Amino acid sequence: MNNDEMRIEQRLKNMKKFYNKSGEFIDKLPDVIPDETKEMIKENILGDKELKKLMDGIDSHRPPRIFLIGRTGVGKSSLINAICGKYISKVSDTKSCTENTNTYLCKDNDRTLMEILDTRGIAESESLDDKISAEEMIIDEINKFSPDIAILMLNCTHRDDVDSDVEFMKKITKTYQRINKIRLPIVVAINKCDEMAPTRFKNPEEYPKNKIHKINEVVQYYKDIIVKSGLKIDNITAVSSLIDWKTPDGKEISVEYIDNLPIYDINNLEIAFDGRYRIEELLDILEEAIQDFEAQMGLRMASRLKEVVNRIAKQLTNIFSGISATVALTPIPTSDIYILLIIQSVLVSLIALLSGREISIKAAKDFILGMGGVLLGGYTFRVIAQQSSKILNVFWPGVGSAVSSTVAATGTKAIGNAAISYYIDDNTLDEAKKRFEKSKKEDLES
Ligand SMILES: Nc1nc2c(ncn2[C@@H]2O[C@H](COP(=O)(O)OP(=O)(O)OP(=O)(O)O)[C@@H](O)[C@H]2O)c(=O)[nH]1
Ligand SMILES: [Mg+2]
Repeated sequence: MNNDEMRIEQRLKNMKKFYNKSGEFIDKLPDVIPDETKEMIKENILGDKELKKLMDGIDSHRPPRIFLIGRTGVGKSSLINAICGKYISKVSDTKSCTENTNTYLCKDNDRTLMEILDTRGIAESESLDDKISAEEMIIDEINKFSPDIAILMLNCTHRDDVDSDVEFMKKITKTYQRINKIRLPIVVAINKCDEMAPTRFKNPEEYPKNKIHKINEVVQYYKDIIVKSGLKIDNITAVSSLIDWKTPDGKEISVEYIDNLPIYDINNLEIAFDGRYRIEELLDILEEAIQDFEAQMGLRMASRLKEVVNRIAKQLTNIFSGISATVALTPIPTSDIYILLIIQSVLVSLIALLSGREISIKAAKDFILGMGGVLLGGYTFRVIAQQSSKILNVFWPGVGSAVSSTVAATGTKAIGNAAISYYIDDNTLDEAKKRFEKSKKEDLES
């Protein structure tokens, strides 16, 4: 395990430890808070299903099994690298290997990120006879592999004849359904978007409108074919897996020579140019489509450290925003701002721990109050509990003492975004404050 990975595992464990102890923290809040209110906060945080699922997933994840199907050269290997944000080595042959399929582990040093079953498109088999027997063999292989998800890869620039692949997928799903009693999740990824005209724009941030328009047209084109074929898919998206790599000493290297490099160089390749387009969206789509929870978490852990952290931080923010909205709807004998402050302190603490920092709940509270005005910095929880309707007005002028669920959700989301800006993106407090204001504004306008 390299340092980064050890750190992320450790950070997640710290986060979970804090989560497990948050009940005790709430119990210890000052007595001005009635017990029933404390119970209510606990129930909302610890009883939140999605949050519990996230925390459970920290201990239980396994590499997802991905069945990749697409023609030679469509970019299957490149997609794996794009998802992991790293040039990933394959370790061949975990189970078996036939002429048509190849099973391997994707490794990042010692850590197995995914298990891949790679098949050539069935259409590439030579004769009809071959095709029939090869087909049966592959279907058999696939079922032995028992994938969590299938990714059908197509090419954005030449419109492949997808009929045979689609027909083949239909056969696979039938057997899969029979054996596993669930539908095989299928996601279609249309690769090499960057090669759509005008081809000189390789940086996704610079894709002009006409390029994006053409890409979307290709998605529609393939989608129509698939819909008419009757193959049930989960989602379809266009992507680019384009990454140019350089060795640790800074020399750019073209992909066909990478495997000839010294092993040290291969393990330490860096990104020279990042042309990835919609890979994050693809990850979201895959995560949503995968039904097995441990595999879902495993997929998430396969991304780059920074991306894992960002995804979890974003999810935490959304979960706590939801909790705040629920709490604001519950009539309670304590002022809302105080309850929100506690919930938000837990959120800020979790985000800080996720960023690899130590944080006290008091520091989290001060961070939140700092967003509303520095003057509030020194207040203790007790003072806040007594004075909270006044304090509330600093955050939300004119709101009074009761907070609507929209305001509660928006405020918590804004706090989460500010904490991400400060703790995870390492911005200054001022920048975090700007992020807080921006998030509030965006949310209230939408
Ligand atoms: N411009 C561009 N090139 C890509 C992209 N994805 C892959 N390529 C290139 O296409 C070629 C084939 O990519 P691979 O990832 O090896 O394709 P594959 O599907 O694994 O091929 P096989 O292993 O032979 O089945 C390589 O030269 C890649 O660099 C992309 O999104 N954009
Ligand atoms: Mg390949």
